[in-house]
Amino acid sequence: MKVSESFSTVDPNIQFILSADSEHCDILNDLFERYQNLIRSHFKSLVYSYSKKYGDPSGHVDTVEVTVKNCEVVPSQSMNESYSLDIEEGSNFVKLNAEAEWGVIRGLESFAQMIHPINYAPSVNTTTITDFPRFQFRGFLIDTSRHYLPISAIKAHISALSWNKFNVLHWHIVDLESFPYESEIKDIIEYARQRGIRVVPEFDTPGHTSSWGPGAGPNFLTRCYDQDGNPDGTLGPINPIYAENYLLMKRLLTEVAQVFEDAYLHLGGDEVPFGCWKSNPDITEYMAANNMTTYPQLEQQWVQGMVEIAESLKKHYVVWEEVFVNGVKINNNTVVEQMLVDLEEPRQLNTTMEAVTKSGHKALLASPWYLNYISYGVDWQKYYVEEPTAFNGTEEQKKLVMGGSTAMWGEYVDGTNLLQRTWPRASAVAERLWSAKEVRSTQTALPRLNEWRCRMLVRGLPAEPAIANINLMPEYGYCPTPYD
Ligand code: CP6
Repeated sequence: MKVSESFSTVDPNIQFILSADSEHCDILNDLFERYQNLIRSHFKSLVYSYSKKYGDPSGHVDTVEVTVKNCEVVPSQSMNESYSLDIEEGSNFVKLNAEAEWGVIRGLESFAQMIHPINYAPSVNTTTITDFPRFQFRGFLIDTSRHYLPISAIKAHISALSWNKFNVLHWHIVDLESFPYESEIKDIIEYARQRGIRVVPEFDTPGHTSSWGPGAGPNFLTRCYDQDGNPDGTLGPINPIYAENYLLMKRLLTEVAQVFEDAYLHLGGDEVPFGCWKSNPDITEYMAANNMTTYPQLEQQWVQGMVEIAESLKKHYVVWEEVFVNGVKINNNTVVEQMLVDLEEPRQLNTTMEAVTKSGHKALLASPWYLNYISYGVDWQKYYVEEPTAFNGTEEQKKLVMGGSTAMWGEYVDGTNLLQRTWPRASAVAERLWSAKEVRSTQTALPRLNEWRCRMLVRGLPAEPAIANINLMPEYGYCPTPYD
């Protein structure tokens, strides 16, 4: 990025047009309309108390001319999000060039964020930008199983993901508490597509599945036994010894694969409790008959079945770290998502990333970015300085790091606090996953984060304060909120 002191004022009725040699991608009309409104909201509420004072503007910008080379239509692991933005001195035209429509989304967002008050008028500095993401997978996990998340909150969240240049919604859709898989999902996927966000659904098995039980039939979940060898009335993980359970999963995932068009499925596989399997005499008999001596072997048989289903559906797949840690044999193209929280052994997660990539698997970093942990005090710096490639390994290994996912696990989160608890904390992760590795000073990030939180508020997102009090940033001034 090159920024100079000269600047232009910005017209409140700024127009977005496609150049003569641009492709016309289907999402662009709605995108332009949204950004006209967003920019207008910035005009109404820009924080003039921190207005800079320079000389006279060199021009007045009233048009953004967009050129897109190629419409990709559906966001994917190989989606091209690069763009260049050119704000020339004295010109009323801003030029935005992108390889695909995703770069237009990212570029318009950058442009909207660059508008700031100079001499009390909304303005942009003369600037040229060439931009692209460092990591191709920049995810956010939402959890709709523990508490209901209203569609309006999910959509507001997806909008915010897009503003923050995330590109994957990892939807932990079902778990042991509930199974809220319904057809209005299509509407959410389309909403996300228009914002350059993929939706990767997780159907976590064989653990975390109690909610499936009554609907899935009498032999689906494992019956647990007491010490005297009698059924104790409780149910455990999915019972992996019955062929019909694999068939049920095949029918379900076949439908899921059509509903969610993304090339990836998340197959879960975390926290499988072995106690219930151990207690069940049918499972003991089955293992003996099949020469199995350990429970990870049984887990492997199940995961293998899920992987085969995913492959038959021509899907790529992600599994949680524990599948790997338990020694379950998985194909080389399986993506392993790091997940274990290391309270006892600090930085265990670096070892995991090292081991996963050493075995040739692609890796995603997750647990250092669990936003469901909250505390009294500022925690974004901790997320900001986290580095997905900070482990011992070769260049080849580092290349296997696809990026990462931040998460808001849902045990204490519903429609009342999803957005407030997430933003702007997740913005720190967003910048880590997009920007160059060297961009890691919390000191220079602080004013930007503070300003960005205020901008998100102005756009209607109830983002919580980023700093303890205004005296820490007196030059910025007061950020008016809709809650004042
Ligand atoms: N649900 C599922 C969860 C968690 C996991 N899997 C979880 C556990 C501890 C923390 C965060 C999330 N709630 N299905 C583990 C990935 Cl701190």
